[in-house]
Amino acid sequence: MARTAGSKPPNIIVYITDEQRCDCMGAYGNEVIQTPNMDRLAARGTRFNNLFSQFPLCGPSRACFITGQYPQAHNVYFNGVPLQAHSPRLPRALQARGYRTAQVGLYNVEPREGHYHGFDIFRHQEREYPKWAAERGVTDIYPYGGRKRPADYYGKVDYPAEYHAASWVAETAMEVLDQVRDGPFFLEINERYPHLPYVAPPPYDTMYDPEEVPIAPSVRRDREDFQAIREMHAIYYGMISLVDHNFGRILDKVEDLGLLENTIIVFTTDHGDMLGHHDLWSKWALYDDDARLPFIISHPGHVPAGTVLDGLAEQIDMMPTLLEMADAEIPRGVQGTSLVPMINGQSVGKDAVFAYQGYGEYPDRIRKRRQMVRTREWKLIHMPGAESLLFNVAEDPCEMHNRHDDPACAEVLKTLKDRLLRWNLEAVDTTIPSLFIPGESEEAKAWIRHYLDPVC
Ligand SMILES: [Ca+2]
Repeated sequence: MARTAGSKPPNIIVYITDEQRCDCMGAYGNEVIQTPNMDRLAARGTRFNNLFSQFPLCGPSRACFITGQYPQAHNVYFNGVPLQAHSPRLPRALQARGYRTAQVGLYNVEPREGHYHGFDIFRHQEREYPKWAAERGVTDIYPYGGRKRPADYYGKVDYPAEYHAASWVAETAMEVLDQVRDGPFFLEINERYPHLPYVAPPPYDTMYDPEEVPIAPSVRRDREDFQAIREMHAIYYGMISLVDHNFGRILDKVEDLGLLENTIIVFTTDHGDMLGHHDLWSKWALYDDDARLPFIISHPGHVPAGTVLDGLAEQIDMMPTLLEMADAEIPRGVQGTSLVPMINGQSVGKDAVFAYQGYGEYPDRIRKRRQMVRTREWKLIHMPGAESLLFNVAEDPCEMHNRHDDPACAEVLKTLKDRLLRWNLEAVDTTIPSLFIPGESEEAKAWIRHYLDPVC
């Protein structure tokens, strides 16, 4: 890609919440939830309606984001699995373009060390927040611990919202913005909420009336705990409004510093939350409830404002998108494709998107290994050794009617299975073996140069 000599690339802020359903934002059509700041960003930028995670689980999902690779290439199949040393990394690629890079919040990609991924500044919530909270008299930051079921996990926390971790994240991010304001900078903010358990400080715990919160038909009304699910939804909404408030503080800070015009701002999440839909909790499932992500990108004068795109896109596309917008080199091995043509109206998006889930041989329904292929009309969730799911998502957006065994769908099923197989063949890492670690030794470097450029 041609670079403009001497030009100063735009700053980049990526704000990633944890476990936020796509339908839980005003900008995404929810008329009850109050998310004025997320909506403010959507009004300034372009919002994607059909962007999907490639692995709806914290660590693997964030590995997809940072590497621009499918799980078969980055090999992070569960939380705590270290990212391979040779995998591409967004912050490292931006460092090479002259960016100062920073991370604030709960970081999920192992190893949890900034320098390894290419972060110059690394503010880890797990290390800093407990001390920050204790200084304010809050010592029991996780008062819900020890309970067994998600259905038991809801209620309020007893400390004020300004001492909540979301507040620490916002204040720390603002502090970092003061440090890096001269730019160009990349600031990744990893916000831990609205991850379950569903608990919120006042006033967010009672901000929503459980009777007024919309519940999709894919939550069975005859469940014994249906009322509890309503109450959990209400608190979950409150958690998102708490996050929204703190996200707004960061947006205000960007404006106060006069950085708005030259800063790309992204709002997204790592995956959704089942919240009782399809009788499931948490994530893992590959329904749209957990696999579909909110994704909003703004950059005044460069990204159309108030625009909504319905085309299909993948989480692994975020990394090359940002690199293209930064006029930076896209590292070898990146499998995502830039969303800039979609943003500019020159592409309608992908014709299919993919996702992976599961590890080991868990007997329970939710963590069974599965893979997803989704086109504009159909979605197949293929589960080896279990009941697979086929939905006509165009006609059945809540994914209520499994057509897997419908003879009328045999041809569609075959086509989608073929696509999944092809994806599995193509999604593996084709760059270098993890045995060799770039930077380890001159010998390894020489071998890698030879391996990567055999004809040069
Ligand atoms: Ca997560």
